[in-house]
Amino acid sequence: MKLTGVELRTIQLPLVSPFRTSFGTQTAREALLLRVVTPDAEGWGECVAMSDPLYSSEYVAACADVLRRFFIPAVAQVERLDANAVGPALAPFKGHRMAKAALEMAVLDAELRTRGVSFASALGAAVDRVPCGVSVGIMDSIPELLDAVEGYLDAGYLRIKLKVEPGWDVEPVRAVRERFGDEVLLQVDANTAYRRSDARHLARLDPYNLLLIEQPLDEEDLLGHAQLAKVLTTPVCLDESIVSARSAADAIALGACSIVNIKPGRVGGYLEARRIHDLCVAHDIPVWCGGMLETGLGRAANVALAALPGFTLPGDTSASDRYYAMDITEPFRLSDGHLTVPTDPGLGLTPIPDALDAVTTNTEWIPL
Ligand code: OSB
Ligand code: MG
Repeated sequence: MKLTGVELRTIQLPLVSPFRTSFGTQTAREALLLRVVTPDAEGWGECVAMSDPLYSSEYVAACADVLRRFFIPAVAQVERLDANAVGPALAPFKGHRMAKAALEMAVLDAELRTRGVSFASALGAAVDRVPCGVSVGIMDSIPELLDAVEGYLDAGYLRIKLKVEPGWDVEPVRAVRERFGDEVLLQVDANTAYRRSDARHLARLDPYNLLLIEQPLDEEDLLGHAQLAKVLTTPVCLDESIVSARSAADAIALGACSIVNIKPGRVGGYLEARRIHDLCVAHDIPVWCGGMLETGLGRAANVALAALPGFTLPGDTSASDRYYAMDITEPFRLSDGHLTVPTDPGLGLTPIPDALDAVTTNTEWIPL
């Protein structure tokens, strides 16, 4: 393939309700989209970085800058460009994995549309639909939380994940168990809000039979997670700490986690995400697909990834209406707690032009 140009587009999508985590409250999703153009096809990429560097060091404006300044020119120089060539072409540049992932996703989409192959079959999907969980934000009160969880269970979600932080952990978990019973698949996500000295406090979650506790400690604290995992009966799952197949291998060897949340953006792309999947399968480590409030584009690719055989736990692959009243693509709808894996070439869907234009705040065309 040869790129004739790349469009960088920033959009702003309102959320159906505020989403509060231990690192902040979001009321809208700003996102950076890429459209790569080749003589034969177009490909779409979605960058999962947020407006502010609170989940990780990356943020939307920095991703746009590093893409236009370094990554797009480097990829434009590649002789015979395909998705496998993107990682090596960008390897000299440190970090910025979400920006790299977005560009690789767009090139992969263009390549697969040209070849007439879906993301799912290219990645190695084994099923045609995936079971879905939902991430439930921190609320102002327990009754409010119970109403939200009830709504999601009524909608058919097969697993509930509660966002937690110091002051909002044992009580909400206890309340959800008491109200909805022991059969509900339940897990928590701390987004690094705790410290090593909180081990005894976190052990108070042990009686509630959680599937896992996600990223309780700092992203760089693998040793702390390994020590915590020895104290807790709740399995430790890592999100922020896993930025590559290498860091996944290290975390597993150290005993820092027994479950991995795979987010393609966080690890530099869908190809590295698949390598982590393969590594975890080889080590008998269950994986599940995380989410970053994706539009239909990223959601389509995540659903394809979640259809790989090692994804044995429901992911944060919620329906579009969990976050957006109006998505930029045809919405993903929950059916029997599952989302259907797209089968058309590439991502299997494209933005609806009017819906996309309605939420676009900036567009930049980079001719190559
Ligand atoms: O830690 O998994 C996380 C959202 C934004 C940033 C980090 C995380 C999340 C979620 C929601 O938990 C995932 C989703 O439903 O898209
Ligand atoms: Mg998480």
